[in-house]
Amino acid sequence: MNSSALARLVSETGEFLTAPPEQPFSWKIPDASLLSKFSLRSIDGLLQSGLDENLVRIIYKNGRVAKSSYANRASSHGVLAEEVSRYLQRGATLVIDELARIWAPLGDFCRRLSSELSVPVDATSFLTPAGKWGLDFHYDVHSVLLMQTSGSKRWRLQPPSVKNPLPSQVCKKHGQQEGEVMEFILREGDALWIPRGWYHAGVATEEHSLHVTFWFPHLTRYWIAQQILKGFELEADELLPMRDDIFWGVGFDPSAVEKVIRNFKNEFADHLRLLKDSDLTNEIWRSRMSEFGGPHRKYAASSVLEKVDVDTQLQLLPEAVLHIEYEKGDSLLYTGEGELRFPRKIGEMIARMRATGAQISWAVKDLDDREMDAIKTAKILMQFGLAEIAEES
Ligand SMILES: O=C(O)CCC(=O)C(=O)O
Ligand SMILES: [Fe+2]
Repeated sequence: MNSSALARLVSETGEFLTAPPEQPFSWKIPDASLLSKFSLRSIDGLLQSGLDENLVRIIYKNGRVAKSSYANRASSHGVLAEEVSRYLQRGATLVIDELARIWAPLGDFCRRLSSELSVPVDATSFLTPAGKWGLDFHYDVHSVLLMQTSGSKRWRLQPPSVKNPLPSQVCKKHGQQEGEVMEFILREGDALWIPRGWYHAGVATEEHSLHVTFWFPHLTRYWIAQQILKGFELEADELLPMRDDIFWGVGFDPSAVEKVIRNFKNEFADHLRLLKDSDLTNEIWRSRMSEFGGPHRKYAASSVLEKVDVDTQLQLLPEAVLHIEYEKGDSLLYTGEGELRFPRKIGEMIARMRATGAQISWAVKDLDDREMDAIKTAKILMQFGLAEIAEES
């Protein structure tokens, strides 16, 4: 069975993975089962649970409402559901960020999606009352996939003024731009792809609008260049000259500056040649992991761990592993919160499952010839959210 998360959103998954579409377009979600679970009731449930105020934004009359006007001042956390509804009644848009962290079904889904795309994907929800505009025209620095979960919204899109913006090139000039406008209308079950840099703004139709936006960060060569530069901070002896002083006062002597720059370009080229591609690849992936902030994982409770014995059937969760390296008989699994060392065959099994999309289950005793070690390994895998007890089929 192929359990691809991306395939639940788009039908042309290959195209999305190799070359994300550069033009906006709209389609019907292939598998809307996730979407149908996210409703106004879910929003209400989240609000009633005293959501962390840092995850909630209220946009009213094109501006952001101060958190102090809807957060519980007595305790340090928690939005006041009644205050939020009061703003919604006045026509404000409610934005809930980091949805994957706080709404479990989406957490699982985003974890899979992140693993398939090898970039961290998170989601945000937007609720706008009937007839009201949401956020003013802006572009996002990540490409976004909007999934309409209830009601409908009419969208206006305009081509980028900054082509392929980098994460640091956030939108500064809001409001409608000059030039052509594309229009889309999203109803329940529809999706809209907005490539990074495209301006957009939406107005709810005669009914309210609730949508979930998935953020698709891009992997760029620019990002790789940044990682290489960061690598120059490493302790390696060959890189030490990069840390030497340039004499103070150099700025007053343009010819001296030019000379420093010329030397630097040569040194830089030499250093680049010194770096081993394989070391660089591993460094870069580790760095990507540390940006991740931790994927969403299912950690096993201690009551579940207690039940594990040699005959327990387990299933690996490949999506909890972001990167695998092999070292002789071991595999190093990078999880986003650190690396874990296991026998090589565990890494190979995860890699195989990832490549084929197959769900393989196996008995704890197959992990190691020594029963105690097999149980220990199984428990560590479960504790770190890398395996769970297989569902009986
Ligand atoms: O719904 C809105 O008004 C804004 C949503 C948005 O900008 C987005 O989903 O990227
Ligand atoms: Fe946006």
